[in-house]
Amino acid sequence: MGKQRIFSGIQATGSLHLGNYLGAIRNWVKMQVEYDNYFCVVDLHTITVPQDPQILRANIREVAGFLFAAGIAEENSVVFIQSHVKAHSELAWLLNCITPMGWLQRMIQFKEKSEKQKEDVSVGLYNYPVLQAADILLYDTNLVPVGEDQKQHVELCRDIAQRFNYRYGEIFVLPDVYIPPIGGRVMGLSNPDKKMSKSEEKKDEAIFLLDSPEEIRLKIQRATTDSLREICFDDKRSGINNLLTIYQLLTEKTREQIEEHFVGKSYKDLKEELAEVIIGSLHPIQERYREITEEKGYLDKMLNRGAERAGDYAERKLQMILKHIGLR
Ligand code: ATP
Ligand code: LTN
Repeated sequence: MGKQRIFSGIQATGSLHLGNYLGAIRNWVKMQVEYDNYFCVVDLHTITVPQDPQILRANIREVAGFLFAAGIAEENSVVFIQSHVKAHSELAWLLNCITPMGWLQRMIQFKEKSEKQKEDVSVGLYNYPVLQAADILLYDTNLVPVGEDQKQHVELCRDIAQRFNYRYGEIFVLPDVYIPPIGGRVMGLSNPDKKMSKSEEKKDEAIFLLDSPEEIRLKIQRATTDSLREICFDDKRSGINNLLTIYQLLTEKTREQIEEHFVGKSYKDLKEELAEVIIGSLHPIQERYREITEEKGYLDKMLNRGAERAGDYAERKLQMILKHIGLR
């Protein structure tokens, strides 16, 4: 039996943050040996909201560079840019033609994002989950590791695949979603009732993967907590719970060990210790990122190879789909 296949995507909307790392990228790194993997910088998804061309170009490279810096390796994984493989857009159109409008109207992320933009909202943003389904289905994906916010989109992808298979024959593999048991939803620092997000205006909300030690210390020091004293995991105390969860994810200690460690200590102690843990965890990734971006031509070489490998697979799959529909 061959390995099961993983596909996941990440947008180039801005600098990556600790939520992206703990909810997604770190798991991709851990899981990659066991699976056959495709990791994609989804630049076509990124332009569903307005982007400055120069900044976008830089962000795409930054995100791709981070995937390699975090430990995604060519031996196990194909890393590529979505718009470099034309089959994604083409399959998205084919899937558009069998996806009921009503299914898209239920998507929570669209409702949230379109509320911010009002009537300026693009057809692309509405259509976003169909392109995501195309990404996943082109590679006969078995498993999609993502943060919790993406669960509904992967379920929609399954529904689209099922509908297509019913109409045209068994063409698509039905993918499962994988959400990490802890870290699937890292919360914001100043507003711990909302997920940590890179599109959020307030910069203090997120720890970015390139933040300096000073920035990390300051952001953690300012993070919202509460007026209680006891340091323990408690869903109802979202601020302190979030800080402890980040600590747990990075130290890989149990909740009991952590609570015991902080008995008799203050929030200030927790924050100081947490900041150092984050700084220590990000340091090797930041170093590797600098090496990658300083080596001229390295990233382009890796991404060209990725696009070629992904393109070969996707193009074959697309030809087969076109035949089943009656377009070839
Ligand atoms: P953002 O909301 O931060 O602008 P996004 O969720 O729209 O970003 P991506 O950057 O493409 O989009 O997300 C990449 C991966 O990171 C996805 O799997 C997503 O589920 C995950 N992710 C994003 N934010 C968090 C978070 N706060 N906690 C855990 N996982 C997250
Ligand atoms: N919608 C996702 C990004 C994304 C994705 C995918 C994730 C695009 N295509 C395919 C998994 C599989 C997001 O906003 N994080």
